[in-house]
Amino acid sequence: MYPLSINGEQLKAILGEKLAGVQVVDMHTHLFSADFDEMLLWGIDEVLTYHYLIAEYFRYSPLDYGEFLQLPKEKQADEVWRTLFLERSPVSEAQRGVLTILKRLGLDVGSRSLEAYREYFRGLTVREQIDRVFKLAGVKEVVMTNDPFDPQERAVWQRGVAEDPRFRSSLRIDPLLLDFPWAAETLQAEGYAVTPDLGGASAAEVRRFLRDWTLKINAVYLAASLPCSFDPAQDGLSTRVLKECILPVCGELDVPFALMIGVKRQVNPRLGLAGDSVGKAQIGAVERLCAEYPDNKFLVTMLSRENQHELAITARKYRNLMVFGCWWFLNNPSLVQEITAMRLETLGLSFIPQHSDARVLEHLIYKWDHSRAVISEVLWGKYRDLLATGWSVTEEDLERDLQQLFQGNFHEFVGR
Ligand code: HDL
Ligand code: ZN
Repeated sequence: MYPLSINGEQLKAILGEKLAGVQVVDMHTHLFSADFDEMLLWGIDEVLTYHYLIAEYFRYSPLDYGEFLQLPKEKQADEVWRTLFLERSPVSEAQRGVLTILKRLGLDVGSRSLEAYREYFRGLTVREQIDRVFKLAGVKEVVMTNDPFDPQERAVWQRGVAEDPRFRSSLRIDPLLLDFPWAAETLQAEGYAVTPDLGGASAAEVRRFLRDWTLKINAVYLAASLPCSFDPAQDGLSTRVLKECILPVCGELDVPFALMIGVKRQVNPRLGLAGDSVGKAQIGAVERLCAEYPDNKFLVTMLSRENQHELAITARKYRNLMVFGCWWFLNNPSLVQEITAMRLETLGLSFIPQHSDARVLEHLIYKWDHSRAVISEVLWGKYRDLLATGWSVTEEDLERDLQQLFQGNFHEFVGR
């Protein structure tokens, strides 16, 4: 154990090394373990047809949306590669991400040969690639987004899922809050006596559904992605489901409810998954839930840059609120830098700095490479400020703090 020099140069190198090496818990992804077969997306054609890149592709392409989306995946990837990489420099974060993946997999990025990249993937099994990607990305475990309203997903759980400690589950329940009448039909079909108006014993039956699934999949939290208009102060079915069903079960099972707030779904439906946008949400909704349900735990991330400061300040008021990630449209270096600095300044080390939201297995490589680099830079500044006061910082201090940020805060908050 030795105190690091005041000039901070030692600190920068050691911090960079430790941050590059810390194993992370990625607490929100759309990945699946190998048992989910084709639900786990992987390989270069899936990387190139990520909806972030589709949105950017249509900035340049005059092609009809439907015509493009009906093309075979490989043809879509050809189009994206030509338009976003060969015909112009790939400077966007999602474009750069593709190149980071290729580079870290040891491929010749300079060749610009999509065929050569495809050849590399042809020789792999999914289980080999899972092992390789988790190692390259330094990811200890990911949390899946498990949707009990998806028949394909239900079928996998009915068949049985082999335990893979690298893949933990979360129960994603958007339809219960956003379209209860539709959700009620699914629950009825699954044997829960639920009416579309949440009448009679419906609330108890919804609670039974939530309890059954949380225990069946061993969910570490329940989650929903919510519109910028989300406000539990408003009366209505959504608020009743939240207060009579979701929060009681979360409290009973001691699992957090993860609120991901600020989406404007399908502002351009013809873009499919790429058709969602962002809106400033009401921080009052978060305040009221944390205040009215002090025994419930809330994981919260918000999509609008304009919500970030007030979200951090709200977390200062409620210890049952854990802020996480630079989500979706915020997961760009300039915003990760700004948000992480602000969070360190207002929350110290009591937040979860990042999740990947990976949809394709190889995303873990670029999303964590890029985030580690930015977070390392921001942390260096903060530790350098400490050194400047005469406070000494040891290697053990750095290891302890990084473990807290990238694993401990999540594990302690979910209690597992
Ligand atoms: O609702 C969510 O979980 C979002 O992350 C959406 O899946 C979004 O399409 C996405 O992939 N963002 O990164
Ligand atoms: Zn997501």
